Amino acid sequence: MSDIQHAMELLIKAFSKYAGKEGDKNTLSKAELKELLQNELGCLLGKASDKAAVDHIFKELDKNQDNSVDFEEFGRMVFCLTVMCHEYFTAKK
Ligand SMILES: [Ca+2]
Repeated sequence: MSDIQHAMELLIKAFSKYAGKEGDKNTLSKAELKELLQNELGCLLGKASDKAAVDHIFKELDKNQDNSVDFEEFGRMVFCLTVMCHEYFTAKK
């Protein structure tokens, strides 16, 4: 499997792992998003664990405002973070 295919599989698995914790297993509730951010992206987002930050991120992600984050909305966040990381690493050279 190529690196990109592997990365896609891992993203889908990570999403399912958290989305499946409570309620609808195809979407992330705010609590599930918080856990995902803390466990998986803590090193990138740092203080994302404080409540105001989680509220803000959740609101930003929930584009269709149905009070849950689906895979498409989650994917958008991962993509934005990836672009930011890419800019960071290319600027460092
Ligand atoms: Ca949503």
